[in-house]
Amino acid sequence: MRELSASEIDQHSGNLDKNGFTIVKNAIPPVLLSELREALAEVQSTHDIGYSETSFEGTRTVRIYNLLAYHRAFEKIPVSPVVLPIVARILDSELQLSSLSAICPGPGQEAQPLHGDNQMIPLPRPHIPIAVNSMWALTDFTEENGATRFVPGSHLFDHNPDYDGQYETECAEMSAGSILIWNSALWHGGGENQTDKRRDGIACYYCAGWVRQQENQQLGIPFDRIKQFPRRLQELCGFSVYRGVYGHIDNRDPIQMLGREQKGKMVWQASDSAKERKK
Ligand SMILES: O=C(O)CCC(=O)C(=O)O
Repeated sequence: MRELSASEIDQHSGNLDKNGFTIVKNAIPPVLLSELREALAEVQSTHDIGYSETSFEGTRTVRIYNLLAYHRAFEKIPVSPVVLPIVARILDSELQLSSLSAICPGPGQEAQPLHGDNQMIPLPRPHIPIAVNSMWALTDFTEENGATRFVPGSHLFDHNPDYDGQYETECAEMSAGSILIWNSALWHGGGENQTDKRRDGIACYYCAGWVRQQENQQLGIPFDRIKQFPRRLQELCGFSVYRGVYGHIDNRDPIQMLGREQKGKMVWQASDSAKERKK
């Protein structure tokens, strides 16, 4: 996968600050795109996953949650070098993976109510970025097949949208292989699928290291599988501490449970060392 230049990271994080969204075009290499499509089809058929049952999730939409538990191909998504540096610029480098799920509205799926992904968090709006979502387009996203819709700049509004309210929106049309990234406070939702084909996307949702993850990955992903992940993915899944303290187990970094060395000092040890140095 290609690396982003410093100016691309500046540009995309600037778009997120100002407009609440950005699109990284042609971000997913064709080989990975095929791998992800195959993995998705395999998981859906092996686990016989049908349409979701609630109107918000979409009763003509296939959703597969907790993807890391199901197939190794998905491990490449959260650590992507074309997304993670942009999101880390917004949330800081101690961010976590909040959830990883496939969202595939099929023919006849109505538009989803507009919402902010973090609207359940009881913080007055607008607030600092607490979570950032991304949508990996595995098929083309068009106005007709239900591409994500959004209200530009709404991450700065002082309220959330009304459920089922009608608002003027723009549409994130993009070709397969592109990735939409948005501040989780942005008003958005899946569009209506008026075609006879499914629109396939994978939502890779990140949160700040001090926010609770939406999916409980430490319990939801088999431990033997997590042990095989690269270190950065283990950290993103919650085997890490925020600011040397949040998430600790008996004053240790939980990465040690996976047989790895903890990198830095825990916060209290670090402050004692700083004191010693001053003496
Ligand atoms: O499917 C989409 O384009 C957006 C889905 C979404 O925003 C959600 O389910 O929270």
